[in-house]
This record gives sequence, C-alpha cells and structure tokens, in this order.
Amino acid sequence: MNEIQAKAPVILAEIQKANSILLHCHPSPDPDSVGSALAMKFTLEQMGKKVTVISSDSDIPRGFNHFPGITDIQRTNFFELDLKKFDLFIIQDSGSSGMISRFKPITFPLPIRTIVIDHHVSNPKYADINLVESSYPATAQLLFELFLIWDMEMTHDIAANLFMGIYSDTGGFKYPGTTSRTFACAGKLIEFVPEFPKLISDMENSNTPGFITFEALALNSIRTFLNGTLGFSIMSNKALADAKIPKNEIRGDAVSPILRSVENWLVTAVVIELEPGNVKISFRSKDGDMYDVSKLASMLGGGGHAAASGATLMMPIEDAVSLVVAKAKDLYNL
Ligand SMILES: [Mn+2]
Repeated sequence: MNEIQAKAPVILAEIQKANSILLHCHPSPDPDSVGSALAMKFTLEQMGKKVTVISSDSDIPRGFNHFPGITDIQRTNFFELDLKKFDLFIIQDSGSSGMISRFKPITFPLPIRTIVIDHHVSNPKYADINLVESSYPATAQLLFELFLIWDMEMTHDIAANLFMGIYSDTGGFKYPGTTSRTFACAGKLIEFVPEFPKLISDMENSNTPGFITFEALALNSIRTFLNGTLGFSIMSNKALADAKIPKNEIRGDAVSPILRSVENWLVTAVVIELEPGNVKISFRSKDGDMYDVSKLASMLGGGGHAAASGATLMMPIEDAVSLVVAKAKDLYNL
C-alpha cells in the first residue's frame, strides 16, 4: 500500500467530521498551488462542505484568470482570519508552515485540525495528518489519485485545475518526477478538458510590458561564481526601484528556466532583494541527483525539491550572495 492509499481513509474521515474547511494558496502562487486549492474546493463542495479559499500573501497572477473557480478565491491573508470559524485547514503544496504566510511565523499545532497534502521532499510533516509523497511531480497528481480512491465524480472544473497544476509543476511534462503515471493521469483529465491548449495558452501568453522590463533587468544582472559553475541573477532593491518594475511583475521563477538553460551553470539562482535586507532566492539545478538544491535551500532555512527550491535570507543582499556561494562550495565540492 502506498502513502496515498494509506492516508486516503484517514483524511476522508477527518473531512467528514468537519463542516467549514479552509484552503489557501502559497506565497507567489503557482498553478499547482492554485489548481490544487480549487480542485479540492470543488471536491469538498461535492461532499456538501462549506469551503473558503484564501489567497493569503500574494495576488493571484493574471495568467490564472481562466482557471475555473478562480473568482471564488478570497483576497484575505491567513493572519486576518478568525480560525475558530473553521473546523479544518487542509494545507496543500506547502513544504513548510512559511508557505501558508511569510508575514509572521506560524506555530503548530493550530487551534483547529490540520492536514498537509504535499510533494516537497523537505516537508517536516507539521500538521495533525500528513500526506507527503515526494516522488510525485505535482500536488495535483496526488489529488487526482486521492479523489479516485475516494470515488469522487470527476468534473470539467476539477479536471481543468488538476491538469494545469500537473502541466505547470512538470514544466510541461519534462522535469524529473514525470512518469507514465503522470501522462496517464493527464490523459484522463483532458478527456474532461478538451480545450486544454487554450487554457495553457491563456496562462503562458499573459505577460505585460512590465514583466519584460523585469526580465531584461534580470538577464542584465548576472554574475557567475566558482569558475563559472554557479550562474546567479542578482537584483538589489535599488536596481528594481530604479528600473520602475511594478511589484507584481517581480517574478524570479519566470526567469529561472532561462538561467537553467546555460550548459555549464550547474546551479543557478535568482536573487531578489524584495525589501532592503529581505532577500528571496530561487534555486534551480539541471541535475538534482548530483546537485540537489533542496539541500542548499534547507541549509539556508528554506526548502523545496532537488531541482527547484528556494529560501529567504534577512540580511544585506551582498552578504546573502556570499553566504550562498560559500554554502554551495562546501555542499557540492565546487
Ligand atoms: Mn507543487
């Protein structure tokens, strides 16, 4: 019996006990976070539950406007909620409690019941019930199998959200962790979503001139370290302000694939000083076995996957860069 089969009845029993259920999107939400939240929302509503989905820290990217149910997401932060109004919080696609909100630390156990459903290898299993399956390339694929075990009815709206989560977290079915199971699952889902190419196109072709200005700054801000084995795009708060980049267009994850495409850069990072002394770093590796960036992120208080991870450092940006380079040098013997 795998982890999903083992936990499926336990989670279902917990849901059946609850009336009002809370879901969230993680900071800088990606399609796996938003798609998983909305797919779970529709499934819980099939069970007759009252469901609240909050955006928490970040605005939902405009490119997700065509995900079914997107307008049901409340623009509310986790810390604005009265938790006593809920019986259960299902925390999805969130490898640590910091992925609920980064505004303040969140201490577990919470005053309500909690379930974690996630695929991040670094997940410390911080909820009352934890379903963590790190061999899965997306939380949405995990939900597909969970809903199947629960014998829920698949609908267009659930399938569209799960498909976008899987498509995006696998990089369009090309990242490690993508298996024949992933394709089988996606194949089943698109039976319900024949217009899936339009959903993908709407998401991927939704950039603004402000984002292109950010991308240009990012590509003009590259430095290499350790004999050209590390390639970092490093943007200070001042550089971002001088270039007049709108805050919602500062999207390091969108630049990461370009950095990763450089043959000799074994580990890449987008280093962004969001506020003076608040440095957000997104790591990527072409070979997660040889250069596991979840380990690097964990050493810096963050987490993630072997090939994609992140951390936030509260220090001047140049100190953050020096620290990351030193840790990478030790960890990977570069
Ligand atoms: Mn994910």
